[in-house]
Parts: sequence; C-alpha cells; structure tokens
Amino acid sequence: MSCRRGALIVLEGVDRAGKTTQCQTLVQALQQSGRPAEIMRFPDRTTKIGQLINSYLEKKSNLEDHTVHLLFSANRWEMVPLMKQKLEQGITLVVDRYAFSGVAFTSAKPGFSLEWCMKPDVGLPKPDLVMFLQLNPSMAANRGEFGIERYETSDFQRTVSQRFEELMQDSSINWKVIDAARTIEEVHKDIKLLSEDILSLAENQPVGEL
Ligand code: T5A
Ligand code: NA
Repeated sequence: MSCRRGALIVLEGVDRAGKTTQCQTLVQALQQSGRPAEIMRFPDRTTKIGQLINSYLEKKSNLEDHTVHLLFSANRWEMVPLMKQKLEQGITLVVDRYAFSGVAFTSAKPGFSLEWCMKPDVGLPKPDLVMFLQLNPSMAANRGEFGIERYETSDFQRTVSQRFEELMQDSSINWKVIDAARTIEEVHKDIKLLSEDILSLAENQPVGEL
C-alpha cells in the first residue's frame, strides 16, 4: 500500500452548474488513470442527521435556521473519521459541495453573517483544491426549471452567488474558478488538469484544517 495520501478535492457552484456530473466524470477519469478515487457528497442524506436535512430540503419538515445550519455542519463532521481514513489510504476524495455551500446558503438568509456561519466548520479537513463552477442564472435556467426543494428560487440563488463571491476572496483557500457554461467535456478537461496537478502537491503535505 502506498503511504502517499490522497487529495481532498471539492466542487462548489450555483445550482445546476454541473457539480454532480463533473464529480462523477472526474472520479471515473482518475480511476482510469490508475489513481484510487471516490466520490462523496454533502449533504449525505443517508445518515440519521442526513435524513433530518433531507426532510427539511423536501419541505416535509421545518427547522429553525440556526438549527439546520448546525445539522449541515454536523453532517460533515460525522464523515470526518472516514474522510481521514480514506485520504490516509491514498484515496483521493472528490466532494460534491462542502462547507462553502453551508456558509453561502445560510448567510443568504436574513440576519446571518459569514463569520457566524463559518464557525461550526472550523477544524474540518481543508480541501487541497476547491473548484467553483461558475454559471450565470440565465444559462442555469436553460438546464431546466427549478425543482420543488427549499432554496430553489432565482432570488435566493442570486444572493447565494454573491456569498460565494465573498468566500472566494479568502486567499487561504485554493479556489479555482471554472467556466461551467461550456460542454460537459470541455469543463471536464479543465477540472481533470487542475486535479492532476494537485495530486502530487497534496501527497507531500499533511491534510490542513479549515
Ligand atoms: N446546502 C448544502 C445547504 O444549505 N447547506 C450545506 O451545508 C450544503 C452542503 C442540496 C441543497 O442543500 C443546500 C444546497 C442545496 O440547495 P444538492 O443535493 O447538492 O444540494 O443539490 P442538487 O439539486 O442535487 O444539485 P444542483 O442543482 O446543485 O446541480 P449540480 O450538481 O450542480 O448539476 P448536475 O450535474 O446535477 O446537472 C444539472 C443538469 O444540467 C445538465 C445535467 O445533465 C443535468 O440535467 N448539465 C449540463 N448541461 C449542459 N452543459 C453542461 N456542461 C452540463 N453539465 C450538467
Ligand atoms: Na447535484
């Protein structure tokens, strides 16, 4: 077994930017080139906490706004032992949304500061690379109507975009902005190159903390 750790790679972006599509394509590409890689997604709706979140997102239940923010964060924390174990085993994790979604979505609600929203995630494993899939609202609209889940309105999504822009000012995070308005293949090519570059850098340094 290799003693080189895997990389922690996160994909973020507005709704319908293609995060899930690109996470799956990237994992396949890495595996095909002989690098162990697995997908992870947040929220992970399969755990007990994830089921509370799922019911909230599907509007089957209501939760107080601070409470649901802390549940989203707890849903990441509960996966940390597994994440660390996989990274140490040399498995690269390709993560569909992470703490940045958590902060961008809650801070888009009235009365929530970025600062407060970031606190529960302090200490989580720090991604080696965060790729932000950028797509303007009219392009996103071409990819189908909004669904019925909570947060799926264009006004709310516009505020979420602004919050992501603010988060991308943080130079302690390795942000890369990807133009997601191109074909799936074109977007994938960029994501694959950036990911391959980070693999060898990551294996020579310990996993950081948010
Ligand atoms: N949330 C999440 C919080 O409030 N706090 C948190 O801490 C976290 C982690 C769940 C919700 O929870 C919120 C954010 C969300 O509101 P989710 O389950 O990840 O989030 O959301 P989904 O609805 O599954 O995903 P998205 O709507 O964001 O879509 P994706 O993953 O960005 O896009 P994808 O890949 O599913 O593609 C969408 C469509 O576009 C097509 C695809 O085929 C698909 O039909 N497409 C393209 N079409 C043309 N050109 C391309 N390049 C395309 N790429 C994809
Ligand atoms: Na998705």
